[in-house]
Amino acid sequence: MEIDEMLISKAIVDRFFNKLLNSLNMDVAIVGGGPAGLVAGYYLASAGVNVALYERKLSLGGGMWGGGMMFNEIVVQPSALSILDEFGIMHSEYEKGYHTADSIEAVSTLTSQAAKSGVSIFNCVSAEDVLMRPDKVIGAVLNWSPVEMAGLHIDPLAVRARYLIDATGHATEVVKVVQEKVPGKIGTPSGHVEGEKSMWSDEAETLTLQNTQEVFPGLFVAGMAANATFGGPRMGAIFGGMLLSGKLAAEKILSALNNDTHN
Ligand code: 48F
Repeated sequence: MEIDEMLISKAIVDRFFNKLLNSLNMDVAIVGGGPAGLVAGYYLASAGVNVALYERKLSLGGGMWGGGMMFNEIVVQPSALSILDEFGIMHSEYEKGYHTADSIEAVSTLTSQAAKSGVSIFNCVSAEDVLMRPDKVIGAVLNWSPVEMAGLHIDPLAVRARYLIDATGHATEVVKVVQEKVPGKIGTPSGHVEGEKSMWSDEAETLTLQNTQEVFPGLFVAGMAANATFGGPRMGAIFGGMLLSGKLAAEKILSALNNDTHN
């Protein structure tokens, strides 16, 4: 049988558009495919929730690939080892309380397991705004990253979601959009993005979990975006907090979805 190029094109277009159409009205939309977003997506999809993840770059994984300063190993503390085990990521103890994993194996496995669990992943897509009604976030406004990079004047498309997660890392892009459009209304002490503080690994890892919460109706923050929103410090190449924050965001949203159903 001769391979027909037209059928290759048709298969790709058909399959992609199905994926896109199934993600126009979701339970959860995640912006950012770093460790926090991937873990949140995995736990949500594993619980049967309809979830899509949008990542600006071609590759998923955010800041995990390069370990610390391109030394491609990461450190994970004991409290997050159960997540590495659940995903099937290899790790070994370096010293008591300090475990390491190969960042390439870690990030590719996180991505693979998130995709296999049922998260619809869209790479090369950037969230540039949110859908708002009038005081609740009800979705994301998306465009192709190459459109953004080329500065082309092309209108975006919107998707609806019952909850949105800002997992955009240090940039905190979704929360910053909300701050710009409805100033002073974010659930931080100042009503604005507090901004990330200088490195303090121990404090940062604890605060990342405390800061993983709904910051505006319909909008949760996870991972480094949670600390940047609430003014927590950065932590460097220790990743337990990112993994635990992704899982906690998923748990909080599952409970919110459950409450919505029963109210
Ligand atoms: O930065 P990133 O890895 O965030 P994270 O999951 O983890 C933080 C750690 O990597 C590290 C750290 C922990 O030790 O401090 O920095 O919180 O992943 C964020 C992803 O979001 C994408 C971005 O390309 C990256 O892959 N992103 C950012 N803004 C947008 C976006 C946007 N507007 N639309 C789509 N993707």
